[in-house]
Amino acid sequence: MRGCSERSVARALFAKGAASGRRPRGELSPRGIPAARAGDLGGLDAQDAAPRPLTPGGGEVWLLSGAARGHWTAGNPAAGAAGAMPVGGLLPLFSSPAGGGLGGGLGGGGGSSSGRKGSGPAAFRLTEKFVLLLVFSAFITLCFGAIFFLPDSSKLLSGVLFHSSPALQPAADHKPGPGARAEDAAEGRARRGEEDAPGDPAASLEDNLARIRENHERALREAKETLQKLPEEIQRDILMEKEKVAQDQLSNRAGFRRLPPVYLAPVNTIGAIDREPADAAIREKREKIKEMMKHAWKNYKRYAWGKNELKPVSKGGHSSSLFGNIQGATIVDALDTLFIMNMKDEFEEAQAWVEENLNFNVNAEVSVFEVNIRFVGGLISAYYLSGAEIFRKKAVELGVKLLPAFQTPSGIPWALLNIKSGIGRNWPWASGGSSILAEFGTLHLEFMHLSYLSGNPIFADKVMNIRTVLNNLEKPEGLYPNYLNPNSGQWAQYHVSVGGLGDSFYEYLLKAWLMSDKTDLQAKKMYFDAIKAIETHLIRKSRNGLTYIAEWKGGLLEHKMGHLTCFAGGMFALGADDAPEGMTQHYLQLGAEIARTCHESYNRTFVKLGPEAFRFDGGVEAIATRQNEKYYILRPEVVETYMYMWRLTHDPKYRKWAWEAVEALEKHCRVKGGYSGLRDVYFTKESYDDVQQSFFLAETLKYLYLIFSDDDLLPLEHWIFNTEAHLLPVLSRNLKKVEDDGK
Ligand code: DMJ
Repeated sequence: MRGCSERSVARALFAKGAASGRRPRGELSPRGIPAARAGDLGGLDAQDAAPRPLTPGGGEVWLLSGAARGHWTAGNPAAGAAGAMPVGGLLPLFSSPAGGGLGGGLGGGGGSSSGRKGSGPAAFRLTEKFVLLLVFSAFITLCFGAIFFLPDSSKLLSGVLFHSSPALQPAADHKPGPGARAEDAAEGRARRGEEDAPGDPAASLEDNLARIRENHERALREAKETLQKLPEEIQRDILMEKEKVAQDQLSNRAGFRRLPPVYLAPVNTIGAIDREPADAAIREKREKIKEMMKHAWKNYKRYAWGKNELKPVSKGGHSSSLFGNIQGATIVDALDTLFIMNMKDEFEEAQAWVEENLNFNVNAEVSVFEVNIRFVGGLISAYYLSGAEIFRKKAVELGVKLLPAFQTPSGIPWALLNIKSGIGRNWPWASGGSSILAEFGTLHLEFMHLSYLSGNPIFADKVMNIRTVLNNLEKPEGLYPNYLNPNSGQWAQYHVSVGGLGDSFYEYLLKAWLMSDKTDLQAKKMYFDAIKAIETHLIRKSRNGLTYIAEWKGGLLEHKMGHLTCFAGGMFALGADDAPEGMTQHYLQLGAEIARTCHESYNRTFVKLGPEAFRFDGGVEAIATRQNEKYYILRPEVVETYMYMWRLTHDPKYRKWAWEAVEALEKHCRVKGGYSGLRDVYFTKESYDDVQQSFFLAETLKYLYLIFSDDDLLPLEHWIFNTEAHLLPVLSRNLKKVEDDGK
């Protein structure tokens, strides 16, 4: 492009002179141009590159070349000492045999640092000098011209002289896009030879010259337009151009063939339309849960609209650093719950906010995991349910922003990413800067959908690589440690947990198998191998018969189970059907036992909501013993397990337990301004943490609502819940099945 060439030539003219290494970096050159770095010298040593005036008066024109040191004619002594090259250095042909080249004359210096003879100012008279100066000006103009013409000239040569193979020519049916200019169309015609007799070299030459002229004029026009713009406008244009390139990459469907074709059900047809349960008592309970959602939403809207979360007691916005300065976590997290609860007006206002305000062009360091499960997951889910294109577009846009997180030697992504600069890092506390299993292992479902939604396999490639790294690694006792070094691709500390740091990795192995329409055999094998090792090494029974999942630290067990770990009851039950021969009943039973233990952890508190972690040692069972483990932050994992157990067994106790949780939430967590977490579930007087977590709307209320709905609302054979309870349809291989189910 001409504009660029112009700039680079100008840069060369000044930069080479400015980077002598003797001038402090950043100091201005005589023309006010900042000194360039030595790396800008285009092959010249820094010491060769000091600027020299060409005019006798130490004038304004600066010119350097890549000519070798020691070939330069002498200018004035100072300049000679500085090693600068006058213009004659460009034209060795014009130099006098004695070395008294033009440069010497033009430089006007009498000294001879090179020791050459006859190079004094007397060699030319003023008029001669003037004439020569003119000649050089013409020469320089020619050089400029050559730079601008070069690319097209080469095309001209290949077209006219070399008769290159038609296969290498631009496609004959190339059509200018909607934004194409008239000259581009002319270029297309010229390429196709529409207006000229085929094989007429004169006409072809004329065409090519016309094209060169057009290109030249266009480049001039563009350069002129650019020069008239404000720096901010130029920056905005660059950003837009970058985004366009990203979009173009995404719409390049060439690689898409590598993903197996799937049939995605038409929007809204598979169990996403709500029906009233037949039983009046159940209907009433379900209505109550919907009312809870309304209370949570209404207060978020009133006091924290557009912020990430609500402070229900102090009635303001709450922003967690997990989202950087991306805003609106509650809105995006709530979308699909609003949809399935048939809260149309609220869904529409949430959609309008997404359209107008959801902005990922922010300078923000975010948690890749949290942004993925809440924002990407929430948007994808809203897209499949509603069919509104904005959700698909935003999900893909955010997915693209997360891609730089994978730029590590192993491809295991960073935990934290600045989505503007693309710079990633890990949590400093995570075992010497390791990546965390539950974080990088909980991208798979959303990224597979992103590939289908964008038509670009890059997202799938990234998460399949994580899978490969994990599959190939040696596992201690068959277990997956929580920490992995993204540089070495090796495990760090041997700490294994099915709760925090490990949990949703196992969940995503199972759900990858289910979401692939049971074709992802690798995921299935890894899941069943992993839970077998977990059962052998981590699962224990308390003295009074409560089954719990402990944590494993280098071979030693810590007899503690987190609230987060309670999701595993539902996971074991959900996978039971596909368990190895004879194990289905066993895993259903294991799910039921974990559900019971977690229910006990709720039942043994004052508020009937469970603590963050509970222990099975020192004579206690399912009770938190440490003050910093006694809080409850509206987490969903226990009711999540009730939901799966209800769906898979229809044992009424799960509805009973779920209703106990509803009553406890109403009694202890509901405040005028929404719902708050509690600092101590054993304490008789509520102490609020003053946060209404976005997952309360995304997960806790959604799972409760489903427990009191019929099974055909979001049937488990068709919908996979991501770890934030967002809905992802099974990637079905069977068109017929999709059509039948859609009826
Ligand atoms: C949610 O964001 C997700 O369920 C995640 O997998 C774990 N933590 C919270 C809820 O407790």
